Amino acid sequence: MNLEHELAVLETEGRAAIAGATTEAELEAARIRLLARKEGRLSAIMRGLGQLPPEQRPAAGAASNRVKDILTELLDARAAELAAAQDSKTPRLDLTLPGRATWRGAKHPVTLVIDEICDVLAHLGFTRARGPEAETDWYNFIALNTPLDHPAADMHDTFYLAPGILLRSHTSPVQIRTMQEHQPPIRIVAPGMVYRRDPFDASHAPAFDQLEGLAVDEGVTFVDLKATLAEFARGLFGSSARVRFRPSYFPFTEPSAEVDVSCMLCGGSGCSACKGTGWIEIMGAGMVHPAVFEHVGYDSERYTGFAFGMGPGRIAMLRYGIHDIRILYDSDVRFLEQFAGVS
Ligand code: 2NL
Repeated sequence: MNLEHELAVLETEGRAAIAGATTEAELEAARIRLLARKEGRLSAIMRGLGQLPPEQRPAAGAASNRVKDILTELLDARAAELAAAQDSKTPRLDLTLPGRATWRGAKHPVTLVIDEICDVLAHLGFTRARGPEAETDWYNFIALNTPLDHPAADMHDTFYLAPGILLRSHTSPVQIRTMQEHQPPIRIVAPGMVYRRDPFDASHAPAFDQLEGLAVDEGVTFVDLKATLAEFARGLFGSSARVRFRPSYFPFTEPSAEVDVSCMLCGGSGCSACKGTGWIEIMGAGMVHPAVFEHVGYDSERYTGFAFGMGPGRIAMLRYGIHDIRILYDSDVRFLEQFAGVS
């Protein structure tokens, strides 16, 4: 076999071996077989150059070098290809990207308001109390001086679970149960879910949080109620907050009042939230009706007390500028995460 032919075979087989190498190890093995100084096939051919007649040697040397250059270039190119393929298979980490922040959770805005109200009332001696959400009609209506033929007790206003068993429509049963278990003096605050057969729209929900307070002792008067709620308003809305009482009616209090607070958004000068009046209604209140005391076995000649009730959800909506109550129930983290870090 002459040298020219041997070089042609080497080039052809070398090209195939290089193109067919699928790993860097295979490519390195091909490089050694083709070009290694000692055992490589090109070296073996070039060692034979010495046997050629001197006039043929330069041309044969040049031909050998040309094959060596071609194969070297192909080896380098294939090495680069394999390295690139390897890179694209390995997931790349960009260590300069900012880390993904972890979601640390947040208290729901209504929970924030409930906790804050309970904090303010705790300074006035009120202890948190709770009770069942499924109640009897006695605890929810009768004990509260509300006869079962009252519209509030109607099938269309209350969720009945069974005859005489219902989802509480206010947290007052908690106070009834507390009075049955404890003698005066008592001062409690009862937050919790209540249920009414209302439509679910921008301003109503069939389930919502309520919060009621109750204080009972000898000699408790309407002055105590006014002072407590004035102090409550200052604690919740700031030292310049004022309260005003308007006559009202509840079956379980006498006298009864609607309580307004000077608008927490405009300070009382008038804005869209208070409809220009400077006042916002935030709760109902009154002196506990003697019939309620008789139902729990308290001596209504000896004890007097006041009670109040409010919707913390409404206060949260005012405070945080929420105009559709349904947002409070959506569990949408884009809404909830805005309260992270608020305490
Ligand atoms: C309102 C009005 C009120 C009460 C709740 C109460 C509880 C007992 C006895 C007497 Cl055990 N009263 N609670 C009193 C007046 C008003 O709530 O507008 N709530 C959202």
